[in-house]
Amino acid sequence: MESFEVIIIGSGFAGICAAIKLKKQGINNFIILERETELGGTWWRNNYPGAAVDVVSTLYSLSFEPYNWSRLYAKQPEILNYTKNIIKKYDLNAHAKTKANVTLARYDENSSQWRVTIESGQEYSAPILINAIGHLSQPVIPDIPGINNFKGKYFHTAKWDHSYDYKEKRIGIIGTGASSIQVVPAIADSVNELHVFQRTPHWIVPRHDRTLNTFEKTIQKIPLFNRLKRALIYWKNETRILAFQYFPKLMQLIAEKEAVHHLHNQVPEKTLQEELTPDYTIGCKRILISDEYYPALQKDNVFLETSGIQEIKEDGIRLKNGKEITLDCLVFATGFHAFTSNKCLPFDIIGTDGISLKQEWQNKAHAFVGVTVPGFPNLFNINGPNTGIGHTSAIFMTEAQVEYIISSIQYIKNHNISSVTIKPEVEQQYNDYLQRAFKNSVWVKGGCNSWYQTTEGENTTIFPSFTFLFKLRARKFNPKEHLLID
Ligand code: NA7
Repeated sequence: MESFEVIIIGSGFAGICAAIKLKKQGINNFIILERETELGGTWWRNNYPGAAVDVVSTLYSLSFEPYNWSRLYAKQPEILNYTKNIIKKYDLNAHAKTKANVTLARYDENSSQWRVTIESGQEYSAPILINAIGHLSQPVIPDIPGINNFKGKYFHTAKWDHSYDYKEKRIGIIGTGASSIQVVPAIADSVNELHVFQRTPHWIVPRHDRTLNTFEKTIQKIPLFNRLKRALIYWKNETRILAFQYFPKLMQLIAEKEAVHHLHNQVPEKTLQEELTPDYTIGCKRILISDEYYPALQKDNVFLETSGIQEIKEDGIRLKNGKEITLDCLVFATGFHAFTSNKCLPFDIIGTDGISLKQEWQNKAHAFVGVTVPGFPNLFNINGPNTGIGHTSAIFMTEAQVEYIISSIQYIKNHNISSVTIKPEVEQQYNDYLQRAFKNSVWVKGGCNSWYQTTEGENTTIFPSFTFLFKLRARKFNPKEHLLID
């Protein structure tokens, strides 16, 4: 068994940010366990055609690592390049073990150590475990009747098979969420037929993406101006939460109006317009941004299928209206297991007294500021339950959680204690506050079913308020809120 001071599981933005902050604290005895063959997480894994970020890149980057972005919304290769530069700059490969698929993490109370097992059977131990596996990393392949009968090629968007030549083929894509609306325009011109299977239409607003001009690129290189630009984008985005949280009517008056105008402007044909018009308030599900999706749907070889899937057959799909569609390849753009059940956890984590996180999160996930869970000493999740946001950069939330983790580790070291565990009543109060904050929000009042909510209607995915409030609540370790074991 190899021993370390800290084990980090996952190497996306969260794992990388935690690793850098540990190094900045002088903690170099840590290992990053990554199940894939390279570091990079989401932006390494999600490399489907058209993949790009939905938040302006100036803000969708680590606050302490600015970058010379080439366009407003970076595409996947540029984000991966940014990540690779950071990995190199901080020499993180030297700390990493790739192809290390974790199968179990167990806390040994006698030695106050986490023991992490990977698929090969190799074990690692450390007093501190940072779980940075990402909140959208477990792909959903839906249980559609006949799914195992399909004889053609099929894969999920998060596992795009680049060895498959989709040109001149009949492709079906199930789902019309954030990933699908990027794939559809990216492949529409190359394929023979593209059938888009829509269960629910989503609201889409304009993206207005473009390359940055010389002036913007110059400004971006000057740290003070770049920080100013970032702050302006941040505060502009932050005002949106007023409508999300308190005034869903404003969502209809402003954002929905823009989305309707966008739809009517890009889709003149009335029947298609109706098929693409959602029946819930904008913001209830994630707001999508695209200038290319609607035009792609109107190409001669692209077909929006809205009748619902009856079954998957050997050679294609039968719709509920009886229509049969022959396909060579089926793409599942069907999203990920979120915090509505324990399927978001690819492995179990066992805390004190044999308590299992999979059991704790069976019906819904919960944590204090998305990070700590009662009964799990020195376990720090990043981007855990209720840390998702729909109005600004997820990386802001990641950095706030890493501040809490680093502050906790400093406390553990400075006070020479073996572990800290969040008190159950503190976590409960925090979660009660979250559910109160949701009460009048668009996520509850908006009239939709979404992957943000459990079947009982509890939102376990989104942080329902201003992100600076989250940062203020999360950033400092408060010993009074934790059980401290010597
Ligand atoms: P999303 O946004 O969760 O979209 C998943 C899509 O798949 C959505 O349109 C779903 O329809 C559809 N879906 C899921 N299950 C089924 C079944 N059984 N039948 C038909 N259609 C189905 O996932 P993405 O990968 O696009 O994006 C995930 C996040 O990644 C995104 O929010 C960004 O943060 C990045 P529904 O709307 O539920 O009717």
